[in-house]
Amino acid sequence: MPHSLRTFLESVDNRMLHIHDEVDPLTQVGYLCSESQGPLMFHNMSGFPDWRLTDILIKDRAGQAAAFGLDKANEVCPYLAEQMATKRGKSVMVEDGPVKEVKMLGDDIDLHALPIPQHSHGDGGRYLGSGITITKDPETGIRNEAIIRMMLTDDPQKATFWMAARHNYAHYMKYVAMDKPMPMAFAIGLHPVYEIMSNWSGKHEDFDELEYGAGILGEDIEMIMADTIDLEVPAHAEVVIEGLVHPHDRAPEGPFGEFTTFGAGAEGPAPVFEITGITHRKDPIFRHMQATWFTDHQPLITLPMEATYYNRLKETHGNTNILDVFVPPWASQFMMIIQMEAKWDGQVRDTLLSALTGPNLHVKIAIAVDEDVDIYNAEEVLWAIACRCDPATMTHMFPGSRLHPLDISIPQVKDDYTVMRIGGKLAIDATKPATWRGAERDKFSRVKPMGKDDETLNDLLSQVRQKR
Ligand SMILES: [Mn+2]
Repeated sequence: MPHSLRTFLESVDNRMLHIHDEVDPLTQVGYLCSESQGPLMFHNMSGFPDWRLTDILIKDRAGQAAAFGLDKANEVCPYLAEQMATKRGKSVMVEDGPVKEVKMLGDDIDLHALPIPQHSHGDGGRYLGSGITITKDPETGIRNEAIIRMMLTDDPQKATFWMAARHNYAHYMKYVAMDKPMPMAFAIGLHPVYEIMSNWSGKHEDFDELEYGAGILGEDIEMIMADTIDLEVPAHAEVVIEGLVHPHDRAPEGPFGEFTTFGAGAEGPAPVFEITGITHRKDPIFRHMQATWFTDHQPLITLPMEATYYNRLKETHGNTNILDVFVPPWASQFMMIIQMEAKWDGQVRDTLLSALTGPNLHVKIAIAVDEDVDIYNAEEVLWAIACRCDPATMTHMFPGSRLHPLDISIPQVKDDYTVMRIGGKLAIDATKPATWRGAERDKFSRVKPMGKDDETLNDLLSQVRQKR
């Protein structure tokens, strides 16, 4: 059976919280999702009796490990890095698929009929934050996928959206130059590996992000022609929204509470999406991605980042011992923590430089720590910064760098279609002296409390560790 949102939900049903109380997706679902520590399914939504809604599927390392079928949190990044380095999938066209079970076409098209929530107070409207956006390069025919935000408007057949200046933006610029509308689709509700890989930012000349995800899942992804535009869409999605982006239409978009936990950042006149068709499954499940602090929103983007950088940083000086890479969801994607073991002086600094100049614009602060620091624990990382770092010689600031457009702490350079920001990047070396400096390195070993290796204490340890 092809991997789908439904096969994934079955696999995590033992952790799922099923909510049968009536909730309003327009006014209540946002906070419930943002507070949830694990997978949620809403079965009873006022105004949307035919729909269910799910979110918070891969918020933390434990959930991500489950998604990839792994046992330990620290296996996630190295595993995905290995998969991404070695696997390439492909897509196959099919004639029929569950996403075509129900169709809204012509005058029946009503985007408002989908249970698309308002995420936060102050948002410009209801926002689709979970749609995998599909476009195609008009010259090469290679598709691109990304997850971008789309704002509902008063017109149920028109929406506005914002895209960073990346691959789909490059497609749009080609259509603008040809003065033609760009076909675009949003696919909602796929297996999370497809969602994760849709956020990958690397170069791809002869495959697309969905095909990359298919390789990691060990399958071919089944695609089907859209009903109203010349574009292929995933046959096993829960919902597909089809439409056209006209070259010169502009309408207000934003504000939208983003992964930064700010509403400001990219709002302004934005391109308009004219919806030409909506298809979905019977008994549809709406996959929401609540876009506030420490939800699925951050790891969906940081997982392929972490794996990409894990592979990239290993290449520093030909071969560097990188143990793990973590972009903490609680730091909103702009901070990268690298766990490594340096052999030589200068290796940590060059690894940090590599982290600050990688394919993603997000990384503003890069921190390197040693093998004995738990990089998923902010208290441990801050201890290492406080006690293993001389700020005079072990921190480095690089001004004049390109940064993420949603980082409002950085000055903005605006063009007609999108936002750019230029500011500083910071490297923090919080590691011990390199391994070849044995005696100096040993001085920075952490002391062990008496009894640390005594296994007869295990039962008492679990008691004293309990929060009281
Ligand atoms: Mn791409």
